[in-house]
Amino acid sequence: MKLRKLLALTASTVAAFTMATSAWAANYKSEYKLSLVVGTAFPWGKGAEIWADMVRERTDGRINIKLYPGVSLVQGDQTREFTAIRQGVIDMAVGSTINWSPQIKQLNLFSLPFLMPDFKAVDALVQGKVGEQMFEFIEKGGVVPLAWGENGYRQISNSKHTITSPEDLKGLKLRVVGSPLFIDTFTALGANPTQMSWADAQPALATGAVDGQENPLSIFIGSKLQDVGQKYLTLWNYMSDPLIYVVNKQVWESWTEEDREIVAKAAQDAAKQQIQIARQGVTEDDSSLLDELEKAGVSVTSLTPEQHQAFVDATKSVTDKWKKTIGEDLVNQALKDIENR
Ligand code: X2X
Repeated sequence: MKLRKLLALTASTVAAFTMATSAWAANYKSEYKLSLVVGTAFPWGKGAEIWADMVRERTDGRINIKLYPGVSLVQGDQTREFTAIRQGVIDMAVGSTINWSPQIKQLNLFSLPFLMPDFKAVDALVQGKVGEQMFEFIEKGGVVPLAWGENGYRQISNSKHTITSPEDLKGLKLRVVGSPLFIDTFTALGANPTQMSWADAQPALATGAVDGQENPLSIFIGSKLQDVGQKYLTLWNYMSDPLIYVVNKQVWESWTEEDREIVAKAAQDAAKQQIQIARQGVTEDDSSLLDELEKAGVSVTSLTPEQHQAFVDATKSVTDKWKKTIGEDLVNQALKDIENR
């Protein structure tokens, strides 16, 4: 009697286990497509690779992530990435707030010129109340956000001359990305901004169709912009774009609770490492990227406090205009958190 009971129990356990196994096998894809703009030669791509490797290892290969750099799943059109994640064309992504701001208007907050003066300010926003609210907006937008990474402080470069004042931007043809906010910022500065994808930007710089661009130093160096005539670089820290680690909602819901936890924890661990990598070589203590640029023949300019202030003053109207679109409460919360950082 006892033995029969035991056998029955064993049989049902085996049946339950088989069902659970086939449940994940049936719902799980053999490969999950992760979108990103630049590959593993950049801190951004490294952060995605770390995430993918951690997930593969920690799920014993149940979740297998493949990287698609160059936003190739949306033919390089990075401002369509968010919609493609929501629609399931993309399963996962490590994406920039700039590229998703056309769909999630609140993300324009991070692009407000001269809002975040230092890394502490960036951290106060993404790791605080503002970051939490942003995740709610993204979730409402139909995508599951898991962690904050970082592309970095965006510096301005061009092929014509040194920039130390808004006057130096007059008439410069500059490639900008993403939201109309960028057009407003660079128009306010007297430049001639034109919006295009990163894929189109590089040939445009090479042919001289545009004179300049703005990007973090890691992107500048990784893409060898000095070789496409970008000889003059000004460090002005006018904004820093965070990255966000996300998963498509249906994909997320198809995973077991255990696997969701693994993916979320891995995103947080990978993002933490990614931010560290992104901040290497661009600080006063470790200026190795700047040294590398100077060695490559790039003229690197830092601004005096007065010169810096002239840029701040010239772009103040942009913040005033965009406050409403972003949400006054959100902007005020950000200002408060930066002040108390
Ligand atoms: O397109 C850019 O400038 C880049 C690579 O920085 C982003 O995707 C936001």
